[in-house]
Amino acid sequence: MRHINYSILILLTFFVSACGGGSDGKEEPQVNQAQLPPEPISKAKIKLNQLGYLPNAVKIAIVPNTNQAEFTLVSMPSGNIVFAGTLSAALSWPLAGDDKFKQADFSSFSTEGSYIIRVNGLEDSSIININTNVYSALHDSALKFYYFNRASTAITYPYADQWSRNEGHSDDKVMVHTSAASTQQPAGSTFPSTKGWYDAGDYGKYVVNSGIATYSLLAAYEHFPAFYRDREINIPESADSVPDILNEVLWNIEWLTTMQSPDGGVYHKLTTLDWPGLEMPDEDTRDRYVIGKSTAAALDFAAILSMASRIYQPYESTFPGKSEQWLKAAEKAWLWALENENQPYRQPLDVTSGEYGDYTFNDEFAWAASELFMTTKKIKYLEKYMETAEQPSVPSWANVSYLATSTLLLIGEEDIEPSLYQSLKEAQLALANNIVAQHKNNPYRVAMVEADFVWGSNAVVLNKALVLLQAYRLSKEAIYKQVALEHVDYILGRNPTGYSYVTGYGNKTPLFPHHRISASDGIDSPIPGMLVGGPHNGNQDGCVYPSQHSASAYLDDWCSFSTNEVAINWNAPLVYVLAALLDQ
Ligand code: 9MR
Repeated sequence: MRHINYSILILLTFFVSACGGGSDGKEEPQVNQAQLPPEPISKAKIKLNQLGYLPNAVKIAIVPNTNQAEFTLVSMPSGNIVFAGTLSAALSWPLAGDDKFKQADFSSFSTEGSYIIRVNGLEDSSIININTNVYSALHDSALKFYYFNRASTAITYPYADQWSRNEGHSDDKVMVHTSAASTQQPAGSTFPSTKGWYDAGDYGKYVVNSGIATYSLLAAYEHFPAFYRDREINIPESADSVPDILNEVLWNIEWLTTMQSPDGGVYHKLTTLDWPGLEMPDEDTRDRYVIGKSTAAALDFAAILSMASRIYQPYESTFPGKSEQWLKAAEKAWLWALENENQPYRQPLDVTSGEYGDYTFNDEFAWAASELFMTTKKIKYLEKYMETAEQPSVPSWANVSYLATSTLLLIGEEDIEPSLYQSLKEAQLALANNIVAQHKNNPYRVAMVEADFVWGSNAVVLNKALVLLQAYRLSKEAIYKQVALEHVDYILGRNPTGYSYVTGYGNKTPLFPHHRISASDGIDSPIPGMLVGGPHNGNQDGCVYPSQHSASAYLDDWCSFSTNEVAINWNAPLVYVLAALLDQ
């Protein structure tokens, strides 16, 4: 049956081409018949950025292996050949599997429009858009994800289109777990801890992961304020005079402030004891607890609240007293951390929700110290930063050393000694240079090595792009921006699985993310703008994967929480990277 359909398709294609494809049948140049597939079309697809390319970007597609040496770029819908190029030699990337492929480089073609790539014997590529505005809607949607993941509120029309839902988790009476008990808040006592974002596909709220997620969004605002000044994303607060990114982040900061215990320590997380079922937020009515206190939670809290104190200060009249209150809370958490400098979170026996376990805290000390220094200018914080700072590495929820240095470099040039600034800058650029070198050695043109394919590998890709874009800001060297853009190409489809990993953006996107709301709201399309975790061959969920190769082990199925979940710390570098690209 498939064979018969295929033959009909070939005949039709031939007929349409032979008769001329132009809409008025007159002026359109004909598609050269030599372009018609002379042999059975391979099922393998040409992989490219499905959303599109900026006109001056490096533009490279990955073509399934072929004996052909050439490709053409065909303008759509006219069918005119507008560019012809030579394919690279056959390449392979062992992390993706055994398949060979070639690169099709059409970087020198920069005319805005819609095109396809054609290679004899292969299926035509999907549409390629070249235009200056390809990432704008995606940015707004990636930011809007946080609204959709808000706890303690109904998600309503006209902000939510078809994804309106009831309020879930008012969290007006959360219980203190024995692991978090103190004299003032004993086990079993309750207090309100409303608002905040659900961490991911589950309904937990975790301070450590909120740390880096909130940093990336606040940093996007702090580094690109002009870009955000009038940018509205249609949320309930859009009508006020505050930039919407700050309105959205405020929802999480207000929750964070409730997570401080009276002694200054910070609860590690707020969850049910076990995972919620596959149900909507309002259906998950089991008791929620604050669980454990940890050095990492206290320091991440201190870092975020001192950032917030500084960044929201100009909006003092809209949020009276908040800036001062947040700084006080941050300094109190800092003092608690100094007294409890090595208190890791340990999962109690009756708890199975997410762990975010971390056992080394120099990076959190350095980060909180640098944020507190930038907000207060007190030298004791800079001294603590110097004492605890580590070589910057690609940031993650467990390793925030990069954020410490980045804050001093990007907003602290006037406040630190020129020699210190210079050495921090060199360290930061060395990290970026390492990423550039990894990219250069990679036939898929992404700076990913085996160790990077962890749970949430797509966030590693985007955090590398974030590092590159900050290097670009520091040095103005174009190579950093170019390589960062190619990381966006990877995320949006130029990768071994051929998925654009953001829901709703591309022609092959995740339809069944491990996101409880999307999986139980009865709406076919998942909430748009969500980045899934991406390939990782840990098999923690026991799903059946199409490949065991780390760059290909991805499954678009609810079952796959290790590759197909979404999370606030993964969307955040997507927002940052797109803001950086759109701002520049
Ligand atoms: O992102 C986290 C990843 O680094 C860990 O390996 C994994 C297992 O501990 O947990 C991930 O975080 C999950 C968290 O524990 C609970 N909410 C969903 C998060 C994303 O999967």
